[in-house]
Amino acid sequence: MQAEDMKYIQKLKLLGRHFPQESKKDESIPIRVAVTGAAGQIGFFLCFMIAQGRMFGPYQKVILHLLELPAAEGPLKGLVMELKDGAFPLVADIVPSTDVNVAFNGIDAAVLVGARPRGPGMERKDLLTANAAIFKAQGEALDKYAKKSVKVLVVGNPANTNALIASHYAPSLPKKNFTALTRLDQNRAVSQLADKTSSRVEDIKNVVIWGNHSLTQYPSVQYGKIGDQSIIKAVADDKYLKGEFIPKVAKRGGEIISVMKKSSAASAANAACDHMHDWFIGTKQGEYCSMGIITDGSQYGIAAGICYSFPTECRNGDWTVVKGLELNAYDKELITKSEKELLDERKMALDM
Ligand code: NAX
Repeated sequence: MQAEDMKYIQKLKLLGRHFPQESKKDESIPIRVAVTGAAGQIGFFLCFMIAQGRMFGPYQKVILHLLELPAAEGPLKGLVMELKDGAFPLVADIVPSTDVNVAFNGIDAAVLVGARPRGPGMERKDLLTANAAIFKAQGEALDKYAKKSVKVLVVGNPANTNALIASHYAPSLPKKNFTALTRLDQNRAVSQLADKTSSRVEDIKNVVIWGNHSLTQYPSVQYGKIGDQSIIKAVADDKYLKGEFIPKVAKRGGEIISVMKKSSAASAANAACDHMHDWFIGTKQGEYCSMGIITDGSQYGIAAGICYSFPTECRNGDWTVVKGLELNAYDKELITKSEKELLDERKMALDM
């Protein structure tokens, strides 16, 4: 690697991005990445971030497989035109489609963003059912057309249960290939703590989200540090950590809607990049990231067969749940509450 390249990588590290010293991969072979709901709010930001190297690194070529509903064919065409007008050197090709079987053909990665939003008068059960149909069809298409090594991130809500459904309908793909986004919640928690303690976000480590991407999530600071000090000591305000902090993180999406009159988009796309970046490239030594993964019953007493967010570490393209973290009675109460909600969601979705 050239000295100039090393300098660039050092600078990227300052931005909080982690790159291995020397990539063993041939980055000129493009990664085929599908984005569903590509012309929606999050999808639009996401496509540009991927094109700029934010997801797979500054040298990795990509082929963008962009899926939209037939009703959004116009915006999809416009997105492709804009991407072309970006003249991004990393974008080797673009495959736009309204056919899921075409969009998922031969892909290495998929970010499933497109989902049915909650409409007026729609109950949670109706939302789960409507989305179960979408993620069933997408799971089946992944099973048939994607590479067997495909890494799937579900963003569309209810993200955890949608990931479970997609995996359920893709029996030939390993369950470990399906994950759900809780990194936005982690990033929100880090940012809240940085404000509270007047620290820099890059000095805050190992804040993790347990459970569901919903109001029952548990953003835990138990193992986290700010610099060399534990977060609990640095904040020195147990009432804040157990009172204001948790709902502030969990309700941040709603707060944004109330201010902006639309939901978070750029920060969600950014978090999707963080999630895939860590999964493909690896987490820094000793640092955890939050990922919704499909449980097998061996992780912290959480029931098997739900998509639950844990502290994870990523190496060589695989994630592992961090082992041996101590859980006190307070932690256990909160992680079980979110587990119960996910078990209920699974029942509702699979009963459809
Ligand atoms: P938009 O409504 O702006 O975009 C969704 C796009 O998906 C639309 O263009 C629509 O045509 C397309 N679409 C719908 N069904 C599709 C299907 N079956 N196949 C392909 N495309 C399809 O929503 P946006 O703001 O982008 O949000 C997308 C999803 O992300 C929502 O479900 C939202 O709730 C969820 N979020 C999840 C977050 C997380 O942290 N897990 C945070 C942000 C966001 O709220």
